[in-house]
Amino acid sequence: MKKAFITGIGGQDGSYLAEYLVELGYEVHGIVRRNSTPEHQDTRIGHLTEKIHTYYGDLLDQGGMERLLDNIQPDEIYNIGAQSHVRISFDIPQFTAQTNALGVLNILEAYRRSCPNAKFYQASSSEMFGLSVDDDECQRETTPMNPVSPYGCAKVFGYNIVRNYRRAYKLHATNGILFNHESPRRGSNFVTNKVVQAAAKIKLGLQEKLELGNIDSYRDWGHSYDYVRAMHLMLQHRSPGDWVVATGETRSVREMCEYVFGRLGLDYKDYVVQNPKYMRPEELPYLKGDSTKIRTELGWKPKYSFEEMMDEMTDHWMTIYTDQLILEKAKDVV
Ligand code: F7E
Repeated sequence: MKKAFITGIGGQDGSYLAEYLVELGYEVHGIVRRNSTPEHQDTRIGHLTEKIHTYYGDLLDQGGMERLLDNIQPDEIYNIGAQSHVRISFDIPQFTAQTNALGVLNILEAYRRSCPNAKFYQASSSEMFGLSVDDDECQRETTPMNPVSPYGCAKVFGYNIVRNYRRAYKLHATNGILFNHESPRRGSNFVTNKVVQAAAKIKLGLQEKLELGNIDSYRDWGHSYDYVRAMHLMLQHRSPGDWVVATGETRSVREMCEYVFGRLGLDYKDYVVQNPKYMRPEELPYLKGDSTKIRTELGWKPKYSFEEMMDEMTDHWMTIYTDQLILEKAKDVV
């Protein structure tokens, strides 16, 4: 039985990855950060409690990482833990750099010293490309990195230190350069889930307006489940490398709103208002990934279309809010 160790196991990607690896027969271990409200720690992995092993841990605690890796001796390490919100990285730039840059170095060191024969996955990000776009309007493995946020800058360090450790210490250390990926488990302050939740509430009469930031930026949105399959595939390859994971389709936030509200029979223009609070000091305007390398070398391709993913998210929240409404009404009757 193979053993996997996942940082960020309680997040969107960590939870899908844990589920996927359990299905494949892995023994799955992962760390969650201590939270003053413990009930919030396993909202995405509560259903896996009996099937996985979780520990308190933090990427900033290198000694702790080393002890865990020493004891567990995993075959595969997935470093998915991070401060993952780009706008919030402008509010807490130093914490973001510590976690997303030095945190990578901490776990790499623990890996090198405790279990150097394991394979290592680093969650690198399309945010690293920033303002760079190739002549054909895509970003790919060879596109220069020109990040425009503390988050992107920190991720560039993580990416480079993984490549450095790969060469210097002959480690199977790999970067997945993932474009945006979403699901019903996405945090509610990322734009897709924010839009879907608001549209569902508006449809049910529970909310009147939706406040957004810049709705003219473009993103290449895929499904988290498809992207965790890509992470696992990368670590099955005989040699480590860097792979872009993307759908190759891009849409503006405006177009995404149009689709989600439209599916519920609403016109987004009647409800969406802009609030400068949600604007970024510097914005990444355009992302469209070329994932030819992983498609040809590893045979990966996404199963979800954009529409299927947004429909799944919309149906998920419509069901939850409808059930809540029914419960509220039942209370009135009683
Ligand atoms: O923003 C715009 C916002 O926060 C998408 C992370 O997973 O993907 C994600 O980063 C776009 C941006 O994701 C609101 O300005 C407008 O242009 O959903 P997001 P992100 O910043 O692209 C990359 C690949 C990662 O690695 C990150 O970890 O939507 N936008 N109005 C808004 N965004 C938010 N969050 N909230 C708004 O109200």
